[in-house]
Amino acid sequence: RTGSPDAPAPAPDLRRAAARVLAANWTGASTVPSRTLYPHQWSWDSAFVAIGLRHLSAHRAQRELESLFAAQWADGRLPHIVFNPAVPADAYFPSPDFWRSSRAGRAAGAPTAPETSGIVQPPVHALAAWLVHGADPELSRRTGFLHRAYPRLTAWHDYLLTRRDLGGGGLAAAVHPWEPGTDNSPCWDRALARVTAAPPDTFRRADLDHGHPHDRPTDLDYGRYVRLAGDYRDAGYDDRAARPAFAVEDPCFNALLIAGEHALAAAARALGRDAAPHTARAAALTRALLTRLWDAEAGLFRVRDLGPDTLVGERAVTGLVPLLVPHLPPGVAHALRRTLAGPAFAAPATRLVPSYDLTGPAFDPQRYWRGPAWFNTAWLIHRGLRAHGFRPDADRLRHGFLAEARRSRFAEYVDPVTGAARGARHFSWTAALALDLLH
Ligand code: 9YW
Repeated sequence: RTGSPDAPAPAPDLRRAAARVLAANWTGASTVPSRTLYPHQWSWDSAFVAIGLRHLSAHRAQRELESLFAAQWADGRLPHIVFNPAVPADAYFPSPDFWRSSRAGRAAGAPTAPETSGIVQPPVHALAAWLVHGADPELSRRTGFLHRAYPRLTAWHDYLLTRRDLGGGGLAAAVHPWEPGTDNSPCWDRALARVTAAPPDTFRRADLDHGHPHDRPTDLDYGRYVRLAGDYRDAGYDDRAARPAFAVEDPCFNALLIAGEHALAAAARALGRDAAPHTARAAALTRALLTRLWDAEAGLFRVRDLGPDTLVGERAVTGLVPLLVPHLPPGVAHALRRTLAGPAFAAPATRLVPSYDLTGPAFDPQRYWRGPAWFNTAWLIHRGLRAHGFRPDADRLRHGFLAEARRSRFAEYVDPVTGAARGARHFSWTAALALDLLH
């Protein structure tokens, strides 16, 4: 490691470098997460990117979100990938001819164009839209941005709260490990063990053309991802007909839905509409999150596996992200803060938050969501620490974020213990969220 861990990153340089990453990854209408590994538009990546982009150009940040909204399905879902037809089909797997959204998703309301995936990602979009509006409210009024975004976002949340309440307890369920955005987290191991993997010779992993096999999910994981996505597609992406072999309630996903409902309440007020339905939903979701996923003894939220309908024993960063939920009982916020500072999640060298329990049996410092520290979850937790008044903790995390983002050349993720950069470099959300923390 070079440099003093406490030296703040020189802001103007870092800002310029982050802006260059976002310029290089901009396609004209949206931003790819990474030119090499992820050459299309990803749903929650775009929301994080818009949050950073608003500091460079509120107009471009609006476009980022609106290109995603243009691919929304009639049932309200925002797809996790919007495919760029100009990119060769073999650049990313699963490609459009696997998902076949315009045909297989017709009954669920997939658009005829563009082609998209049929699953979703965490709902960061309402929060992003509200922040983008706030960056230049006058521009937003002139372009009608918030006015157009509001019904889109309401339909998106309606989809999650009705079609995806598979557990019947008032939370949204994920039906694929790609949906919570944390693909190979140990939290999914038990539920995935019930899934028969698609044979490895039935698909080709494009990710290994660009990513190191040790940094990426295993072939067995991929076989299971392919099976689950294929089964969902074959059920027409119809949540009433599909009998998903994998269904989980994820704390981070649902916390973002709550934050999103608070953002929609603010948006409704700005548009002269009734905010009460959103505040009521946020309150009901918060109650459900606490009742269904809070583990007081462990001091963090757990994933609920809807197969056996029990909580999963693994401790992961998803269980800490709900710190961003407003109006948490003070005891819960304090317990989350203590867990963050404790042996399972404190990584003094990087000051970032590992994706999985440092002391847990499945910890692997380099394999994707099984240990590495990610910048988007750090940003979300930073927001939570600030909202709950834990200022010194928030500042420490912010300094760690900026130092590691700079040192790693905006890596996709880093080893939480050594800070070694992993995955893609010049990764869009790392650059975008660094920009946000510099403002
Ligand atoms: C995939 C694009 C996505 C992120 C996810 C991350 C990974 C793999 O990359 O997913 O093929 O979709 O886990 O959170 O949105 O950056």
